[in-house]
Amino acid sequence: MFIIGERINGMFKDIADAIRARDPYPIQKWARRQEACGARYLDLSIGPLVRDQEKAMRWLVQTTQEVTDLPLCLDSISFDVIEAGLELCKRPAMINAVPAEWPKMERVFTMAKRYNAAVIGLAMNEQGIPQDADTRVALFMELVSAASSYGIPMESLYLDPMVLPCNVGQAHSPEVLLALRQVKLLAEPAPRTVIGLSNISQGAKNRALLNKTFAAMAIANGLDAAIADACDAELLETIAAARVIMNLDPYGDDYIGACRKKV
Ligand code: THG
Repeated sequence: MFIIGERINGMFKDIADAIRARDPYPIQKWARRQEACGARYLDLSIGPLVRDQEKAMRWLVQTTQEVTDLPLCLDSISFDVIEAGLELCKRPAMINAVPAEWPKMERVFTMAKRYNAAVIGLAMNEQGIPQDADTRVALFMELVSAASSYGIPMESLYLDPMVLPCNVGQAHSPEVLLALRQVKLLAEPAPRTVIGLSNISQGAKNRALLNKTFAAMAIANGLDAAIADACDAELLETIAAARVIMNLDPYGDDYIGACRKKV
């Protein structure tokens, strides 16, 4: 399981301010910091508050790539904004994200082929986010079938069951875990899975406890990647522990490495 660093997101005030002022310092600080903590991708999101989103995304991609070689996960509801960023990515990127809807899937899978990008497919459509696992999985099947028809390999398709805050959508979280588990039965080879981990704790107390507990539960259900706080030390320890318990770290090297970091 790997982490896509969540921190370069206009949802955070320091990042929104930096994007508006075109101040590279906070962006590059968080790019370096998340890489040092072990992030494998960096999520880049402008957030809704900045105008001229395409121009802002171009600046954000260039500013980030000045200090890191990590691949980028371009996060926007606008495919034009994502494409503006993709044109500048030095390494194959991840497109975040596409719902199970036409013609959006056509646009995104065509773009993914052209730029050799991976794609996050969301368990949502015109009707919104389903509550139960089975409807989520039905949407995943549509994404798998559409991606295959555009020649996207399953290792480049990341299915996201859409995590909601557990204090608002209590009934969703167990369904998210059930949906994750079923992804591995959808195709051979199986598509991958991803979640926005910190969504689970938005607006709740002791967010770190909810985040790390949900991470362990999701790993037990086949999670491959999480957009998450890459620098939360206890989260990283919990992930290492969950991976060794799930036999995903058979010699325990990563677990022992995580224990050493602690002392
Ligand atoms: N799936 C996919 N992409 C996603 C999400 C997802 N991208 C965005 C989000 N969800 C994942 N990233 C974050 C980043 C930050 C927070 C949550 C998820 C967060 N932010 C603070 C808050 O809202 O309380 C910001 C406030 C602050 O601290 O300044 O929690 O699910 N594919």
